[in-house]
Amino acid sequence: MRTDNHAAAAPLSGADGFRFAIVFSRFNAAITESLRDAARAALLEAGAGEPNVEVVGVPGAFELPQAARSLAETGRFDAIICLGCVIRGATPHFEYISMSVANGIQDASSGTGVPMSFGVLTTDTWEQAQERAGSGRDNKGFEAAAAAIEMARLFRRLHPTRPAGFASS
Ligand code: INI
Repeated sequence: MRTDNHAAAAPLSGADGFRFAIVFSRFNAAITESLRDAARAALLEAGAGEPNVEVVGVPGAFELPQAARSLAETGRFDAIICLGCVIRGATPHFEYISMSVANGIQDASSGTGVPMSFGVLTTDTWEQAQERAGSGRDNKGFEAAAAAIEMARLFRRLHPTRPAGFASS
């Protein structure tokens, strides 16, 4: 069953003047490269300038939180889009990786004060991953970019004088 996501239904806008990082994992690259390309396309559609979109690759999903935190700590980004694909295998590896990635991204975001969106597929099969990384606007990379734009705008509205990457504690 697919869910409705209104964020990606209308043309995207509002990314002009914001700086984004896309961090994607190369594991399951045929999927994650599609997530990456859709996220980048969404940002550009929404008006982000090409120089304001930095794309960084990491080996696997496990490395996403480390890279996202490090990018946030540069103070150069208003939001970070985290993309990956973890597919269930025959061992508990899937659970370890997917939980640590989700928790790690949440920790990195709250620790640095930089919004981070979660575009990490966690699926049972390759086919399920493909369904979520297709050419439409329901590509999860596209949706994660839309969420990042919305959060960047929200944070700037709530904290208009605060530099990006500010952590309160
Ligand atoms: N990394 C993924 O991004 N997806 C996977 O499905 C996956 N599996 O199945 O093992 C995976 N493993 C690599 C992991 O993310 C780290 O890169 C590796 O353990 C080195 O730290």
